[in-house]
Amino acid sequence: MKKLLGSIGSRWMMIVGYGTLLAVVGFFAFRQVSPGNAATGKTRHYYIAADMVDWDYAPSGKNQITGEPFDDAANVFVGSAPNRIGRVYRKALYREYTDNTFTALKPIAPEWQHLGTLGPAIHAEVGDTIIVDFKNNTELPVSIHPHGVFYNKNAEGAPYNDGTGNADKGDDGVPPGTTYTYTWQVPERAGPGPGDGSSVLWMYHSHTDEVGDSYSGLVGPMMITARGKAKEDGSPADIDREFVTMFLVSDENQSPYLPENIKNHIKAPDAPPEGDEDFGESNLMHSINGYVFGNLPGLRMRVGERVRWYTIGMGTEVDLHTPHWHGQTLLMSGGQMGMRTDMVELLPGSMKILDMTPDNPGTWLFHCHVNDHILAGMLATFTVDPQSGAPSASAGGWGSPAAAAVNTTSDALYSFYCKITGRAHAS
Ligand SMILES: [Cu+2]
Repeated sequence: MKKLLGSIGSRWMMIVGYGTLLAVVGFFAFRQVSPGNAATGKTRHYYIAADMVDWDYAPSGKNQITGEPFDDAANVFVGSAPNRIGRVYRKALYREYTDNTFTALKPIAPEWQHLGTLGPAIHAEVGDTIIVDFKNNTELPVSIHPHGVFYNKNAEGAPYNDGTGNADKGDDGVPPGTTYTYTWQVPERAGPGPGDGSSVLWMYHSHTDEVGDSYSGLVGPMMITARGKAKEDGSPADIDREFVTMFLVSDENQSPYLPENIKNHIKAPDAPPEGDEDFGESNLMHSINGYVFGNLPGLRMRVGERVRWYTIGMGTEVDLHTPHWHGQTLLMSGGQMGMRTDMVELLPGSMKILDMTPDNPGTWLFHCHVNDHILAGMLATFTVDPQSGAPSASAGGWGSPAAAAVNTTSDALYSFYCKITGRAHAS
């Protein structure tokens, strides 16, 4: 009897024991994981939609580097012809709204006009939580996949065979016309490392059809500032101006909207033969933030400002880019630990940060240093105004208040352009 009771007792203990173990395992298996040191700061809410936009890669209608109309070389990419799409393509772009009704676009501040096709700048400080209410206004399922920040499986924004169930799949590809809320935490490991400045860059992009979605335009920047070093809006307190530039040969042949673009711009008798190489070439837009041939607006600053440049490379094998700034030098991320330079190497998916304190006023070339990309229009300008007072009279840059005065510098720019491209100076 005693033996039997003992046996029942030990079995009962085993059941209780296994039960407890299962409960503990279950708790760890099914709870949402969160990093230990996050969620102590602010919650930053963004309302971002993927919208269909007819995007003009050269809205000024001319080559702003030469100050001249597009020549034959430029017209390979931007020219209109019966069997060419031209310079306006239907794209899917991330755009910021004022609230979760997604009825009013949030106005883009002048200092962020330069983002072009890039989505809104998401800012946060280490310790914060980022919530993105996302609406898909496009015709295909898309997502937001963030780099760097801490996300659970229900906020990764990428479909693949990861063993997760339906509860963790809603983020993978948000169906057209629906919304999804992504929550990301910002632990120490999402912020600056020992060799970084006060903030780091991560990108976010759609990862439902990773290749097609990035060519359709669904990419944006996210800047994370070190704990205690952020302004109210999450941007770094020790920086006066931030610029984000993405260098990408935007292959519109691989955009899911290619058929639509052909249908909208090319009438049946003029349809290019399938596999037409010249047609394929005409759709390779060698762009910086979706602009070619100097059409990128808004890169404007003053002498002595603390300027941080965040650079992104995307694309494929042809996308080895070497952004080069004229007239100034920069320090690679890391301040005193950084390297002094005036150019940086970018490969697809890479993000690099450089700090500049401009000391040389004027309008300056900012271009990819790869020869083929120079010829294809991967060029922009930035303008440095004097430390105080009125903007420099010679300061140009398409879209700037002083754009009318750009011709005082465009001759010099054109001469230089002819020199670097080996072209005859058509004066
Ligand atoms: Cu390049």
